[in-house]
Amino acid sequence: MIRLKHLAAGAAVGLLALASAAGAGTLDDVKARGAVNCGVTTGLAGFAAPDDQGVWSGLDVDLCNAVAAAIFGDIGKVKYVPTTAKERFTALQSGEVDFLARNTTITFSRDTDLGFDFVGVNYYDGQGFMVRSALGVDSALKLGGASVCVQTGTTTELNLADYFRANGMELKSVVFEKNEEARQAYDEGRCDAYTTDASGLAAERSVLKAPADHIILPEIISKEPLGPLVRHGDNNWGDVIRWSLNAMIIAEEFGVTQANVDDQLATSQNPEVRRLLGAEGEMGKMAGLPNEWAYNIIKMVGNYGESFERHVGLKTPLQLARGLNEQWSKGGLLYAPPIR
Ligand SMILES: N[C@@H](CCC(=O)N[C@@H](CS)C(=O)NCC(=O)O)C(=O)O
Repeated sequence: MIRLKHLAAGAAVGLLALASAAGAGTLDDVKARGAVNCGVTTGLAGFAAPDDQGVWSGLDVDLCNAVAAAIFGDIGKVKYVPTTAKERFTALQSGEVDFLARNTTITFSRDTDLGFDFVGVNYYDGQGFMVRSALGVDSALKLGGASVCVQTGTTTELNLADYFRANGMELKSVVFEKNEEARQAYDEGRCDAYTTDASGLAAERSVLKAPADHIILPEIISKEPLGPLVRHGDNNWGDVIRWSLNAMIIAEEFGVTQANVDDQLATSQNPEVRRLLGAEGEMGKMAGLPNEWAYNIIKMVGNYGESFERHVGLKTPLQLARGLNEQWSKGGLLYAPPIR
């Protein structure tokens, strides 16, 4: 395989376009390599972070693992590639990673100009602010003149400028390339406020020196639908990622869990569950996957709700409620198309 990652991003994109025109698909590359290269953050509690042993886990990591389960039936076959907000798009364009599972907001320009395909949403979010309680501020609209720590290469940085301008407030943004630096600077009192996606605020607050000394302000200033993305031009590969996520969402909808999946496979009379788990039909083949692709995802990773509760839910340090990330049938936005 041509090593693309050392080439300039623009040239690499051109070569990739040629490669896919010639028929080489990412799924074949991944199968031949024996592992999927999954672009994650450099570390964000609950979403993607390594433990003391270097073992990665989180809601985004589960998506990497789900794809490996679907293709290989083995969640060990993932290489997690840490990327900062700024680096992530070059990593995907150059072929260094096969997809990004990394709190990336779907936007028009990323979809069109940068040449990516967003294949789903694994966390519906919006941008917020965190301050020290001692600052005595209870609304983002009272942040005029405040210094705000923010990470570059993000929608966060752009929304921040928009919000302050729209509300006629003076902004002193303090910009960092790494989220760890931004968080530390805020923790050391170098900024009055810290801003990112609300899920990121919960994640970062959980690792501050004294989490209880900080509050998250009530305003949510943007829509941040976060989800996995692939390069333009390889629809089959996009399908694999899209349906790996959908399988987790559908499994939750139908009550298929890591614990009961074998039982469901053996006894479920629900036609959609039977198709999902490969008891009926040959759905996997249509996507170039084994027939037990979704069974393996549920068995090895769990359904969406299980993944959510395990990593970011109310019983974790992040304490995030399901909110918009609840199933459509329970008032949320998760609505996966049928397996048929
Ligand atoms: N959703 C926003 C922000 C995503 C983002 O990168 N947020 C930061 C702050 S929470 C982050 O995850 N950084 C982790 C890193 O750079 O490793 C975007 O897509 O631009």
